[in-house]
Amino acid sequence: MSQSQVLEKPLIQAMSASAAKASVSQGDWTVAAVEALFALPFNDLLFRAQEVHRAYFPEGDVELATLLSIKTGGCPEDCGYCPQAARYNTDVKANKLMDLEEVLEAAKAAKAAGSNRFCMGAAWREPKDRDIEKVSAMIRGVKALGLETCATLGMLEPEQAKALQGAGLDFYNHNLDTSEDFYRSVIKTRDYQDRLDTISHVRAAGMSVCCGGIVGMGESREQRSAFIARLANLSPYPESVPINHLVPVAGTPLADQPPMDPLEFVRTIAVARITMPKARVRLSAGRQELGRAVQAMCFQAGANSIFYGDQLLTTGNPEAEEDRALLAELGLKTKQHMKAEVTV
Ligand code: SAM
Ligand code: DTB
Ligand code: SF4
Repeated sequence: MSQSQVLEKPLIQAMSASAAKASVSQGDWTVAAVEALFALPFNDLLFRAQEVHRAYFPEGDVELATLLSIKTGGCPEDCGYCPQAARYNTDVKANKLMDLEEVLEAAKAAKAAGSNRFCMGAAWREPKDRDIEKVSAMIRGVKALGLETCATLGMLEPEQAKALQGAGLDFYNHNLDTSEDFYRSVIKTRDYQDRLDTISHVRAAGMSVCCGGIVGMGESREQRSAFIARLANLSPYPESVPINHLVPVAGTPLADQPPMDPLEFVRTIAVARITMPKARVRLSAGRQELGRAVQAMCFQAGANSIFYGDQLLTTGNPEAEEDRALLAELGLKTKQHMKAEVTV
């Protein structure tokens, strides 16, 4: 499928759903083509995104992923958005790696609340080999509970990726975060290429990739387009695409960043859906600030995953009960409910 086809006619008319599924596993998206999607009239963009979403996810279910910060704060990196960077004066206190039992208790609670996936996050630049051993025990325990496993531990060496895969890790989260040219104004302690390398080590080890980024950091629409094009052109593109809305945290360099236009956020979700049709596009950080109406538009635009639970890593998230109510009101089933064949 060429990008011009996406722009010129509705996808459903252009091809059957099965042909569509077969044809797009990797992209050749130019920044200009992605920008052209962003520039569509709002309703046309949402219509296209809905067509793609319905063709690829006929069930329309929403995946629920719960986060746990297994090692909080004290990070040596300088990511300008992050409250866990040791160099910024934020309210986050540095803690040691959590105990296995504590992690498993949190995973059990996530499962009981209806989560599908449990994602363990650590504020590391990269894990040490002894960390990999400890996290591997956590992965084995979480997996044994019947949850999908995900971890985000910073940069990985190929052998570390293999060890995590061997322990049963389904997904590894490592974000490109933004476009290559905007990246330097946000992070200086590691390169864009370092991130691409870790993603390829995760792929080579046979795990699924969870990779997205943050919008609302002051990037231009062109830079947002370049970021989405970069994700969509990964070969193959990520199975999970978390789109975080910047949570400005006091003490970080981005603390005073003005909020992004919510309709531009909805557009970003729609463009991610169109360019990465088979991916789970996740509404990630910043949902508390979006409110119900904007989130409802994001689901229309093709979002089909959320971080679920009262806490992200160090910042807040909508209460689980509030999310269940929102999904029920919108008539959206969750992945776990689909399995159990019951409605919310
Ligand atoms: N330390 C690891 C790393 O950076 O790869 C894993 C944890 S890190 C907190 C995971 C992701 O959280 C970042 O790549 C970024 O996209 C997101 N994130 C961190 N702080 C955020 C904020 N204030 N607002 C939105 N997203 C944020
Ligand atoms: C991702 O893209 N977003 C999550 C997860 N991957 C690890 C983290 C969001 C963190 C928001 C800031 C905080 O709570 O510390
Ligand atoms: Fe450290 Fe990750 Fe935060 Fe960057 S985003 S400062 S690597 S915890």
